[in-house]
Amino acid sequence: MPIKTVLQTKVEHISILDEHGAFDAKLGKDLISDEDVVKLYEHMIVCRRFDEIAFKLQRSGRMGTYPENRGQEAASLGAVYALRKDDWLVPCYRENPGLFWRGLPMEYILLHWMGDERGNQIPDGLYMTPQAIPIGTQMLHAVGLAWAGKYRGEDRIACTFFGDGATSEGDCHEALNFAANLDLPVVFVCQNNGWAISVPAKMQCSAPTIAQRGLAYGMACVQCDGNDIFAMVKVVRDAAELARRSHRPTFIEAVTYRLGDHTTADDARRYRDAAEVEMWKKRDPLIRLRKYLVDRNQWDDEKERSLQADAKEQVAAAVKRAEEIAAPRTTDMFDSLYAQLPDQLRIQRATLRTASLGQDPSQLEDTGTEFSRELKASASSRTRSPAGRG
Ligand SMILES: Cc1ncc(C[n+]2csc(CCOP(=O)(O)OP(=O)(O)O)c2C)c(N)n1
Ligand SMILES: [Mg+2]
Repeated sequence: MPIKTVLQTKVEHISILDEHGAFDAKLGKDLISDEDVVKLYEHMIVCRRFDEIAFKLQRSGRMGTYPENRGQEAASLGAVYALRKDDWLVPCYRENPGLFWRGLPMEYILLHWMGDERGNQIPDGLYMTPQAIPIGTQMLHAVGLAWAGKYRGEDRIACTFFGDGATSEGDCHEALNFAANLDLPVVFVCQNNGWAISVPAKMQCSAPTIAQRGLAYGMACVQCDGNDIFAMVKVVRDAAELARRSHRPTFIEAVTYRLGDHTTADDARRYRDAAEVEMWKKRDPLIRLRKYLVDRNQWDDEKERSLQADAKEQVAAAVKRAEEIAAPRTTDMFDSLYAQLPDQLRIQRATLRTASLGQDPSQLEDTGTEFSRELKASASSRTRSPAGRG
C-alpha cells in the first residue's frame, strides 16, 4: 500500500504593527478606531505606572510578592479589548492591563498581593475570576465556565491566559482536550514571555511553536506578536467569533517578553543574558504604540506629560484606597469563598478565631462563654504587626 500523508498543516504568525513602526494596512484596516488606539495607549501607560509603584510597595515592605507585567501590556489588553464585556476572563497573574480595562479597580490587585482576600472578591457584574497562582489550574476553570454557558444556552465565551511554562502542566492538556472534544467556546491565550522563572521556553517545548500544541487536540491555532496590540485584537477577535459561532476553541500563542524579574522574589540577572533583555526593550509595546500615534499626529510630548501626571495620580489614589481599607479579618478567607459555608468549614471558621493568629481583639466576637472571654483577654495582651496584616 502506498504511504499516505494523513496530516499536513501550518501555523501562521500574525504581526500588524512591528517594532520599527511598519503597519500592515490591509490586516490592520478597521481593527481599532483611532480614538480607541489613543485610549489603549493611555491605559497602557497607567498600567506601566501601576507596575512601577507595585514594585516599590513590595520593596518598601508595604506589599508582599509582586509579579511585574512590564513588557506584556499589549497581550492581555488587546485580548480583552476584542472580547465582549460579558465574556469570561480567566486570568493568571500577568494580566493587569486587561483586568483594569474590563473595570476591575486597581486596588483589588494591590489587596491580593497584600495578602488580603478581599482583593479576590470580584465585584458583581464583572465576568472574571480571581488571579490564579497555581500554574495552569485556571485553564480548567475556563473550560468549566464555557461548558456551563453552552449548557445554559448562553452565547458568552471564556478566555483564559497562561504562560509558556503552564503548557507543561497536565491541567493545560486536560483543558485543551476537554475544550476541543466537547466543542467548547474557549479562547486559550498563552503568553509566551520566554521564561518560566529561570527555565527558558525552549526547554518547555521542543516543537518550533507552542501554538501547535492546540493542533494536537484538533483545534485552531495561531501565533502572533504579543507586543503588537493590533495583532492581539485580530487573533482574539477571530477566535472569539469562531467560539461564538461554532463553539470551537482556539489556541493562541502570543510571543512577548517579561522585561522584569519573574516576581519581586527573583533576580533574573542570575540566569538571563543582559543582551537579550536589551533587545526586547526595543520591542516594548508602549514605545511601539506611541510611535504609531506620533507618526499619525495623534500624540505629542505635551499629551504625554499630562498623561504621565494623570497616571501618577490614578495609581496614587488606588494605593491610598488599598492601604486605607480596614484591616482584614482572619475569617475573610472563609467568607469570600462560598455562598453557604459547608459545615466542616463553619467549624474551622469558628475555631480559627484564636488570639495566636495576632487578631485584633476588637474583632473577636464575645459569645458570652468563658472561652471567648479568655480569648479576648489573651488577644488584648498582644500587639499587631505594624502593617496590621499579621
Ligand atoms: C502548580 C504550580 N507549580 C509550580 C508553581 C511555581 N511557579 C510559580 S510561577 C512558575 C512559572 C510559570 O511560568 P509561565 O507559565 O511561563 O508564566 P510566567 O510567570 O512566565 O508568566 C512556577 C513554576 C506554581 N505556582 N504552581
Ligand atoms: Mg513564561
